[in-house]
Amino acid sequence: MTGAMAHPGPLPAALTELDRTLVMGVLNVTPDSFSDGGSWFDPAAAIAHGHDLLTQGADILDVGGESTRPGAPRVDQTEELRRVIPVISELAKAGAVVSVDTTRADVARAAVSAGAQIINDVSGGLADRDMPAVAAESGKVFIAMHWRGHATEMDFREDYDDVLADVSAELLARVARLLEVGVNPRQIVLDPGLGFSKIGANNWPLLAHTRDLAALGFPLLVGASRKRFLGQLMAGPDGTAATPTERDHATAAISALAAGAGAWCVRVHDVAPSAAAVRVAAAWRAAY
Ligand code: PMM
Repeated sequence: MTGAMAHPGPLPAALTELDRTLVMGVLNVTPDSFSDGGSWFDPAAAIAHGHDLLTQGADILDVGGESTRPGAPRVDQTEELRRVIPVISELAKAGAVVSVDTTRADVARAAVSAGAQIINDVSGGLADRDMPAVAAESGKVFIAMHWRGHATEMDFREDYDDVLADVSAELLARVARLLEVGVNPRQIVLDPGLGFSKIGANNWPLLAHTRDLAALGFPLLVGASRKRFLGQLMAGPDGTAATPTERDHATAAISALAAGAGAWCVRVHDVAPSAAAVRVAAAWRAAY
């Protein structure tokens, strides 16, 4: 295959040489994440699950210690560090490419020292005013997601004139701030933040316009996995939303479509089906 996939700069060659969409496996070291809370709260269980995700085909492991489930209370920073650092350190030592899912600058800094190669900030640098500088100093890949407030507030900030235009403009404002403090544009990945301050119907135009979001000029991450809007899509005949794991097939379908539309990476809980989906999309494109 030819090198058509635009990867961010500071990543190991083993990933940047791949001409396909990458798969990021979710590793939530939390007692309360909406889809897998509690399953990997013990560090040994989290590390074992990380290895399992790698075996299933994850290219990146995204380690988070604070739930972003709508309504979730904030976790104390000391507790967040206690949850994520041993897991990041162990998995990075074993050779995994690890990202840290945090909105805190100090947690990002500690995670990078422990071996994380990517900072995944769902607030895009808004929640902690020191985060953009940490991104710049670290030189690591920085994922800036579209965000309008913490989990306790996000469902009250769902007004858009035009969801695609508004999300694009707000993401570019995040980029402007990052560049201002010295982040290299090659470090930046954008993410539309599916489900964050977005009611069900607002997620679909963002997915349908994956190609336009990727055309903003930065690699694009798509995180649809097990989100509420898929629970609605896959609701039973009585209208009951599908459970988080019942949303995995729809998630894999989105991985295939997002990869076909030029997403750089998909962030998923159930890795194997999306690992297949991104390979199908790459083979499909290569044969064109
Ligand atoms: N979604 C969640 C957490 N972190 N990070 C990025 N970049 N994009 C996302 O869409 C995203 C994220 C929420 O899902 P989870 O609680 O199951 O991890």
